[in-house]
Amino acid sequence: MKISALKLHPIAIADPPLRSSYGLHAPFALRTIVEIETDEGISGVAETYGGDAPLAALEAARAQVLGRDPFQLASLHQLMCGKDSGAGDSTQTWLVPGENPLDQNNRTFAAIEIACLDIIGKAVGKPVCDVLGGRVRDRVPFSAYLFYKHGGEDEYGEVLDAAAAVRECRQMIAQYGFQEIKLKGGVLPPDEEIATIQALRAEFGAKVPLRIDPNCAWSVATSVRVGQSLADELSDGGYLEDPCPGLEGMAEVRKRLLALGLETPLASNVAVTRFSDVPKARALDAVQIVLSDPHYWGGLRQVQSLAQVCEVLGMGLSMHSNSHLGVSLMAMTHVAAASPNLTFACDTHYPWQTAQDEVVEGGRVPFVNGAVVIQEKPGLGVTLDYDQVARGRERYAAIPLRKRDDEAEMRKHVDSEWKRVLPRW
Ligand code: GKR
Ligand code: MG
Repeated sequence: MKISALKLHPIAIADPPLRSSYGLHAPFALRTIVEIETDEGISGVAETYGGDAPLAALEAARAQVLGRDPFQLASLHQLMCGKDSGAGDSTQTWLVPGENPLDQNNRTFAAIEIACLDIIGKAVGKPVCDVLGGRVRDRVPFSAYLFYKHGGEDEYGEVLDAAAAVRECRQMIAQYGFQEIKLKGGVLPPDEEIATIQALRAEFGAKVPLRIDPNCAWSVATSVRVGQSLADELSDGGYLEDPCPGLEGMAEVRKRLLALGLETPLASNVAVTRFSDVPKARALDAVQIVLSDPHYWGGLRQVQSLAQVCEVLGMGLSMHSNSHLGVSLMAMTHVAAASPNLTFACDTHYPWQTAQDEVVEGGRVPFVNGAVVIQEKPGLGVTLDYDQVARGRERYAAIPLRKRDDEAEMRKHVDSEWKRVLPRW
């Protein structure tokens, strides 16, 4: 079997005015839908980051991909990514996820790999999770991913305090059935975010694990203070994610929390984004839970390798997400199903996207009690709805946005002086 065509569909999808330490989400998120065709008539699909840079990187890979056997993924990885030399510092916390130049090749390869795995699944008549070595679970739990936000066209309204966050969470859980909760922090002064987590605990009880992720908005001292204030709330399946910038900072937070007798685990998708970041994170005891993400770790097989590394090093494993549609959701679901030690509910932005923008035939991927259930369909189990892809492409062509810039959005709509300052508190 040979790859005969690579089709790239840049699309724009509606995104609500969500806040984070990066700033404010623009009204549109950018994605790229990748299609690979083969000379045997089987095609595969993937979804990845959008905008000019990811598109140009995929375009540049075209010559490496065409004519290759989609089953030969190890050699394609070698060709496109080479060896992770460990050069550079991943803790460039000013970067929006998906833009770290150090994992650029892995992001490009991932999109190709996922489409090839979809092809392989279809060729052998098996779901991707079974191609990956077989599933250890048929249903993959995701977490309710709460954001502070401004009022927009979505059903959640303005969420800028604890009471509104509880309402947002109630709404999301009623619709999707999530059983773990993540709060995107780094937006309000830390005491207000502490109050939000406490209110969530009071509302949903101790059986629902809680995590908070301020994307490096806090100093070491503030991180320790928040960790101390939320010692109960973030225990038992919860965690403190990227509280402050850099591995050294996180190591210091860990040390001080342990000295206070608090074992609250620290998680990261900012300071650890490549395999070469893991040894240092482990040696410093800076990170106890690594957030995987097939989109930038280099695809589904690399996430499985990461799972193994974490298992051996005694580190936990969770999964990160950015704004995405159903193709990405299914790629995340299949690898999570085939990763035994991925024991935390995965992050997903999916509730923030709308049915109007879904590019998957049949519409939105359903959640059952907070989980996506693996269907007995070959490959990723999704087929593109070409009318919807065309709609996304038209929208992309109609807007000037070509790169996520939450800081610019923040200045445009909320505060003309706003700058991303790390740590802010
Ligand atoms: O969408 O604003 C956002 C998030 O902050 C996202 O960009 C992060 O990558 O979800 C992410 C995270 O866990 O850090
Ligand atoms: Mg995070």
